[in-house]
Amino acid sequence: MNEGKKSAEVGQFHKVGEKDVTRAIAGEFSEEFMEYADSDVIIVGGGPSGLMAGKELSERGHKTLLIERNNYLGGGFWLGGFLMNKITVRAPAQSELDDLGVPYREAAEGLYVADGPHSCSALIKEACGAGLKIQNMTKFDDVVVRENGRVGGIVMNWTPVDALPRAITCVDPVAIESRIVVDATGHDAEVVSKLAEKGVIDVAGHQSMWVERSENLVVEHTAIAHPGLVVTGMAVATTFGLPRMGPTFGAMLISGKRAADEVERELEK
Ligand code: 48H
Repeated sequence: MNEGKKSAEVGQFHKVGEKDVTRAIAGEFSEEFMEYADSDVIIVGGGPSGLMAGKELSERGHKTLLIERNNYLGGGFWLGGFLMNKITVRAPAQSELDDLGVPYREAAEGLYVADGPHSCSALIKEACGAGLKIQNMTKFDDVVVRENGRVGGIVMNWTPVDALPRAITCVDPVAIESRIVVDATGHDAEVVSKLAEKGVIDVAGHQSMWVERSENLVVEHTAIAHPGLVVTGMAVATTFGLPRMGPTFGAMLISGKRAADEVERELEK
């Protein structure tokens, strides 16, 4: 047994003051915030597609920040379908679960079922382990624009601030810069929709469910949606008017990987 564990077991923690705890947290946060205010890539949304894109880009050495409006990561990947805590993937995406070390069972030919919390936590662990930085409780508000309308970063605010009525608080957001932004916000395609509000891009809205077609189409359409902006996951279906797929997540994971490839091609330009 190592010494640290022995001390903790008998309740003899090292003597540290409250101010030290506060300084440790505030110091670490500020340093990281300063560093990532200028990133290679900002990913908006921490569901399966955003986490997978972030894991891949971080593994490849790109300075990547993911912002998430909730205090937890994972989006729809935790609960799967109908609050039943089970997720499915269709072949060949079971290899993604293999890579994450998640056990699964073949429920029908080419259809695999796994535990949502196990799959989601494994993906989060891999993404964080790869070096992805996370800024949660932070809501995307707007884009930063450059020459010819190219996206050059995002404007964001704390989720609780954003949730308060304007009559109670008026707190300006802050902006951070990146070479590429990834819209991984799921059904609402929030970044793309913000550009659509300004009339610079069209959002078709996703179509009704057709799993057989949807997953292939989502992966195929994962691409640059606008200069400086890559779209991934369910946001692809919303942007390009593709059918939805229900609680099956293979296309989300593979779209995240494809988004990372697209981003990398852009960064190399
Ligand atoms: C910060 C934001 C903002 C914002 C949203 O919904 P997600 O899980 O998205 P995907 O595309 O990775 O996965 C989609 C999948 O979960 C799903 O819904 C499927 C397969 N549906 C098929 C069907 O037919 O219904 O995650 C998106 C994440 C969430 O964590 C949001 O909280 C976050 O993005 N987010 N973060 N600022 N403005 N908007």
